[in-house]
Amino acid sequence: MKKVAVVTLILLLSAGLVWAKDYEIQKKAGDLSVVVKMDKNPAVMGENGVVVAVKDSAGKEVTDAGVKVEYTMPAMPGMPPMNYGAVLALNKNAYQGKLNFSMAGPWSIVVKILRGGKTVSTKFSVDVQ
Ligand SMILES: [Cu+2]
Repeated sequence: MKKVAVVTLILLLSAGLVWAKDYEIQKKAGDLSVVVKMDKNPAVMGENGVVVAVKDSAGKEVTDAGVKVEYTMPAMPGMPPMNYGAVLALNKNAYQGKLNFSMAGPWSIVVKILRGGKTVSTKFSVDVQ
């Protein structure tokens, strides 16, 4: 193989490994950028570790915010709506906590960031296996 081909292959392989390791999603909340990582991919019933990294518009890590994750599943036949919340704790410049999904299926997740008396939020959904 030519060297270029080998390098390309290695890049593809390592990108694949990173993808498979953690669930990761990048979002905007107001003028903050938010990266959410979950330690299970796909997310599973029971405990899933979550880490939220927040940066301001200048790209500086935000460590003076309050971060909460709300996760909900709308009502289904035979099941009332389910709403949970987790307050994350700052650890090494990111906010960490655990989400505990009580059933498989689609969950809506809202990340709320309180800073300087103002709350911004962003939402996404995960399919719990
Ligand atoms: Cu349900």
